[in-house]
Amino acid sequence: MLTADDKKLISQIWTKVAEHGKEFGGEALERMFITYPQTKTYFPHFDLHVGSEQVRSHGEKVVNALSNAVKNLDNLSQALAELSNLHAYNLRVDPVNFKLLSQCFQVVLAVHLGKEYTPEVHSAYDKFLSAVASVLAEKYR
Ligand code: HNI
Repeated sequence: MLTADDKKLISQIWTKVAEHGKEFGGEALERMFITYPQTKTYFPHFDLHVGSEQVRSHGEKVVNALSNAVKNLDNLSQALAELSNLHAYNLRVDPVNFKLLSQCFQVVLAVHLGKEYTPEVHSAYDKFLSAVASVLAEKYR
């Protein structure tokens, strides 16, 4: 459950993330593919080399989807409904992978935000990304 303070921190910090969609999103995916190579099986049609423009563009799409989630923190299920359908019915991504990407995304935030990624911000983002992951996985039930 996101508290009012969590929501404030998530929105404030997101302004620094949204403008770096390709860089931050691309790095999160790159970290996921390198650290958890089994995740590459969902992207057989992608160029997965380090620095791949295709991965950077996909990272930007992921960040844009998260921007939409940040704007709708009180209404995540509805805001992410279409993506939830896509991941469950079309892409059939095993939900364990959402946790892996969330974890990599948090590493990217820590690396790039440095001191601004305080324990409170970390906690707020951990909750936010878990909430996004549960919405993306809710159609599997
Ligand atoms: Ni995901 C496509 C957002 C986690 C595999 N994914 C998308 C798109 C968005 C998106 C946005 C583009 C939709 C479109 O084109 O209409 N994905 C997200 C978000 C998360 C996430 C917000 C979690 C925070 N996706 C994952 C994970 C995997 C994954 C963990 C697998 C390991 N996603 C895919 C694949 C595609 C995809 C595969 C299709 C890519 C393509 O272009 O062919």
